[in-house]
Amino acid sequence: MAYTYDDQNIFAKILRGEIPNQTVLETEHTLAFRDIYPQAPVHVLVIPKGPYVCYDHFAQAASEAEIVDFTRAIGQVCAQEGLEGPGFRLISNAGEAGVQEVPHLHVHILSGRPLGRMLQKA
Ligand code: DGP
Repeated sequence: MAYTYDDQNIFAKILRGEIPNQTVLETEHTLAFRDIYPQAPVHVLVIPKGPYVCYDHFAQAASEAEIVDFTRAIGQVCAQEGLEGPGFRLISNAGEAGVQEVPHLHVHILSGRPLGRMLQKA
């Protein structure tokens, strides 16, 4: 499947500076900022600056520099937020089954409370 990127999504607007955000980290290819509706005391979203819809799109189409930068940025945010001790969860929703709301790849970093089991029965 070929993904089509919608540049009117809310994270594209954040990347263009049209909507404010609470930045945690910015690197050459990546932006990390606090989720506007935090579901845990720590809830950071990490997004690539490039036009990727979801994780598999990014993993297939992004350059090695972008992939390394994005992966390292996730590590840096975890370190900055002091998550190595307490632990954390990474989530990246994709498409309809994943209930993805914003069609620009984002990895949620969640921590600061016990997060329960990974999935709940529908
Ligand atoms: P998902 O369901 O995985 O697509 O998660 C989208 C997340 O994006 C959700 O946790 C709320 C967050 N979000 C939506 N709009 C904004 C916004 O304008 N600013 C910020 N910081 N987060 C947003």
